Amino acid sequence: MLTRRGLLAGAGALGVMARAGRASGAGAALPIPELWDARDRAGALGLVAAPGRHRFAPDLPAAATYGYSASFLGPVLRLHRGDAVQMSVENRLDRPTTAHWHGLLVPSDVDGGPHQAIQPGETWRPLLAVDQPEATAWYHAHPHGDTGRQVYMGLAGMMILEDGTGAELGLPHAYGLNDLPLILQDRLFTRAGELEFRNFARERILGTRGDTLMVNGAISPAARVPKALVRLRLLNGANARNFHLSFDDGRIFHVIASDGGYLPAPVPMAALTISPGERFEIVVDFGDGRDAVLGTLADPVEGEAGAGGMGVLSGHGPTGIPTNGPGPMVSFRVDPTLAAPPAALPARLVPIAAPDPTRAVLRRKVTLDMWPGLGGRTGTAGGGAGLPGGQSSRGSGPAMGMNGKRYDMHRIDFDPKLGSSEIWEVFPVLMPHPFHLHGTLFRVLSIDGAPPPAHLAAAKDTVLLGQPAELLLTFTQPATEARPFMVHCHILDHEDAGLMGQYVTS
Ligand SMILES: [Cu+2]
Repeated sequence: MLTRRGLLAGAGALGVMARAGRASGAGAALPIPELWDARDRAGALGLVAAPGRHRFAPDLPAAATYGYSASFLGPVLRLHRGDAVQMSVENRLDRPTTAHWHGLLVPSDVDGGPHQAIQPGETWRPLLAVDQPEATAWYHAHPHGDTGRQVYMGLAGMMILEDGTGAELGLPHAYGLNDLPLILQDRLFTRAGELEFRNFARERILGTRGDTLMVNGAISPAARVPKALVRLRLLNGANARNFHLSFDDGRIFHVIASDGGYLPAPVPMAALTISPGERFEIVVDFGDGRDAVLGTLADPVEGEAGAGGMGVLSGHGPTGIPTNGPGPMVSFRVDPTLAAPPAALPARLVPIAAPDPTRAVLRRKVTLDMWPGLGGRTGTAGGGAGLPGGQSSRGSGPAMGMNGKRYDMHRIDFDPKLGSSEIWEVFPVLMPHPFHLHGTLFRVLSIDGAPPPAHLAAAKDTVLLGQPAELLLTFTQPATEARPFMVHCHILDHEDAGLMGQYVTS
């Protein structure tokens, strides 16, 4: 649990930043991304990926960024089950990008992976048929070898998939009032106030991590909330770091959903870890009228090598503030004059059948490999000097792969049968990796031989694995050799360094 001392240390870090001529940021209003509901827009949503300039705090100069129809990040897209939504993504960047719908169950030809590059000046127009349970998903750039930098610069946004379940259950549902999107990230800044994308060998091993915590593109913001139940849609949009979340007063909150939708019942927790790519929805009770701060503990990198190995790689940012350090993320100020529609936290949410491992027709072993000392060429399109975000992928770096092989766009690694289920035994090497698959939702059967904790016991598409795990996957979406689905570590710098594979369904 986050201690008050931890939060104070974080607040002190913000003070140091202010003295260094950087941001204090504390107290800026939490930005709420625009909500684009497909039904309010005749079933068509048009995003523009473009460079911009964005202020991460009122006292910081505007920094060069990327965004989707925004200076940083993008609108929250609300899609409804049963609808076909005509998406379009225009690329106004000076290099190829893609837009991947992370968490959507759609065929691979509209998935937006690395095989679907949108060239500068071009517009991609996928039709998304939405047919899956209500959930919080997201979208982000996924171009071959440049994903880490493009997401770091801002190419990400949240998606809300709806089928009416939450409204029926009486859960908080007024967007921006008692239903808040929280996109959690960390960044480094240069002395001039620009985003600094450090991606040297050390970052390629640990992932690109920052000394500055932000939510919805704002440093240490404050949200006004009603004196009532409030639902928070948490998305870890960081390149690499895990957030270990809790409130400064230790209050209990309830996890109601993860990546693929609702849990069978709310799970009371005081501390929650969320890894890159994961989502959790929580309900927090502000009915007591007390303000609270949601913060994170430090995220030291631990692994098989222990403190003497990977541990020595944990470093400090250029300001001397620890990268991966603890700190406040977002404050909640209760405003009794804010009227929210009545909401409840039901004792039961959505029944889920226990996963049935006997359905699996195949067992596969998948290792998530890191060879830190090997070096070699890393991502092929990893940017470089002169690009927004600064230096990246210079020279050699660590090599990574899956089952002993680095990512190859022209090699198919897995070929499950469409409609079948398989058990994948996943073995993380050297450090915890958030394991993610496109085109499927899975159930966690075991982690280190034990059943998963209650909040991980529903449909997921991303799970942090520090120990071997068994996942039950069901492949419902068609994927072709021309446009295979990706399987990868969601530490974006690992993905760019080769920790990714491809599958087709046959
Ligand atoms: Cu990884």
